[in-house]
Amino acid sequence: MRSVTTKRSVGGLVAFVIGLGATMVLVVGALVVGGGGPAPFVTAVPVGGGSAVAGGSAEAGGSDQPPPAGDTAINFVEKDFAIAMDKSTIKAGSITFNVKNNGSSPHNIGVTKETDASKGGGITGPVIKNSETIDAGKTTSITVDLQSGAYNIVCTVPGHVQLGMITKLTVQ
Ligand SMILES: [Cu+2]
Repeated sequence: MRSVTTKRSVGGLVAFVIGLGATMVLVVGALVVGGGGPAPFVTAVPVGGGSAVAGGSAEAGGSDQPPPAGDTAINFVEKDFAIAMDKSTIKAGSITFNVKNNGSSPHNIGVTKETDASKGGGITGPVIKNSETIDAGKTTSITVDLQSGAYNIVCTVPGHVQLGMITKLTVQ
């Protein structure tokens, strides 16, 4: 009895896997055939395909530049003494900060609640997450889970916020 049950469930699993495989083949086949085809089906493709391509080219592209930022990433460029970013609003969730130090001094990137840092007062509250400090020309990245709210992106090297290394980030 038990062996029959096992066989059946294994058979079911095999059938499921075969079915899944067949479905994937059909989907892939449809994608290939539909390459230049009607919009409704193709529209869904760039979401996954696009980010995969972006990730691949970033890896292949070397370490000089941060990878292209998608919907869950922000690219920052730091200099003496300012922080530039390619977007100042992003959706809540796991967010990757890609950072390039284009200054001549070592810098890092950190995130605080909006109320925990100001240009005049520096950092006055907890730093939610902080990257390593990187030398001129280097890149680094951190990933942090942020809920919706108002934040400051700062360089936590002492004195750098007061010199201008602070910028606002809105998480929706
Ligand atoms: Cu700095």
